[in-house]
Amino acid sequence: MQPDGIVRRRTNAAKSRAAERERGDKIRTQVVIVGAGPAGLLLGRLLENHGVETVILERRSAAYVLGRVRAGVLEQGTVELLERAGVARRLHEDGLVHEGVELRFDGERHRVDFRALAGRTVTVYGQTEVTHDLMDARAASGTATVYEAEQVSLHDFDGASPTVRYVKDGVGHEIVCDFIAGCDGFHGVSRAGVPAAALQTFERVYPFGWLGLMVEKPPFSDELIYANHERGFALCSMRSPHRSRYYVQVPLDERLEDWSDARFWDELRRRLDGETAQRLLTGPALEKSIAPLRSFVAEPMRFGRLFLAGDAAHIVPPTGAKGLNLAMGDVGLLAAGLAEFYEERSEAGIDAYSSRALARVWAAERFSWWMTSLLHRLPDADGFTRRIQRAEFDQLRWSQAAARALAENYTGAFGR
Ligand code: RFL
Ligand code: PHB
Repeated sequence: MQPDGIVRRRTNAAKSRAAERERGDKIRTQVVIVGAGPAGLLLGRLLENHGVETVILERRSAAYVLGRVRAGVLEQGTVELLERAGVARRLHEDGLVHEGVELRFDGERHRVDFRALAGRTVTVYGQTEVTHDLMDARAASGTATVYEAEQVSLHDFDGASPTVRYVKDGVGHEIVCDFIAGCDGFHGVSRAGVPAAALQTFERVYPFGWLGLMVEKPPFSDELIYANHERGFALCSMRSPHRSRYYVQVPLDERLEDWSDARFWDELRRRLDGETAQRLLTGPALEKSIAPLRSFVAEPMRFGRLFLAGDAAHIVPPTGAKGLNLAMGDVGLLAAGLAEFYEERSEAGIDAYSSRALARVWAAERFSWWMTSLLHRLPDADGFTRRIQRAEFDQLRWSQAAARALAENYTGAFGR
């Protein structure tokens, strides 16, 4: 029995599809999912719970996918979705529930209390762990995932019978399906395969990036700290009671090899006040990387029988901690729409997918852009921008309405 009460049974059709696959004939499945990131894996799991057959095609190895260090903050809605998918046991054991966040402006501090202002919390649990849990669940159910699938290409998704071709170990394969879910991230093939005339894109590229460092040391604060300092933005985050994640804003042309661990710690200390800087526990970097900041949306998120979900359709700058949450939200909607199609023969859910998802996407885009503008050092010849940032920070202190808006957006209350 699945957590949502659905008994999983292999239908006769599914059995014969599995037999066909074993004979090496042309494969048929219901939904091909391109990409085994969090969006693709969660979609596979949610569909499996509704008895919908999927094949996931992933360009990289499972080890490579698990080696990527990315997001760390889950909205309450994301946690609920993972619960519904039946993959939240470890998340509840190890995840850290956070009831607020601290903002700083030139050393002055203000705590935003999520529970008091929005009645919600967030959970700190790394994307790597979410991916791990989803991969384990998929492996346990024996559902097909092809890692190191090369040259994935999508065909005929404007008709009733799309096909997906790929090469594995030098051998070409073709899968015929009902639907394709493009969950292959910003640089994937799904969005790139849509005719340019059918797609409208919106983009802002920020003139800076984030240099991130992971360290096996306890965080010095129980909550995340977002700091606007005149030297640039800094973020103190964590993955567990023993592992911390820190970021500093750097120019876009900065080279990773120019940043020794010592230089990173020195820069971070300068952006925190004296007392905090003394409490910072430093150590050798487990991982260090530079990520550019970008806002991007492609509209619509459906083309015939191809759906885009997650980073394949949109990117947010990480300041609002929304990237992973948006990806999860997309596939929650898409899974419900596809389940409705198979169980009730209704296209209402899949027809509404793009507009419903885009409403949430734009709410998150606005919030992430706003947090980024509030907290980073921006080009500012006469100091006007910095004074506006200061006034905005002050408003969060004197206006409960302003603080509540931040709390609602950060915890993902929008549109729910
Ligand atoms: P993912 O995680 O990029 O997964 C897409 C998967 O598709 C595979 N793929 C292909 N597979 C088959 N054929 C192809 N041609 C393929 N092309 C690509 C890829 O190998 C990959 O496994 O997208 P998804 O599932 O939509 O999940 C989205 C999240 O990963 C993303 O929004 C966040 O991690 C964004 N993000 C961050 N978000 C935060 O909220 N906080 C962060 O601190 C944070 N840090 C980050 C990030 C994204 C980063 N990227 C994408 C460069 C740091 C980085 C470096
Ligand atoms: C992280 O822990 O990696 C993290 C947390 C909050 C953000 C971005 C990244 O806004």
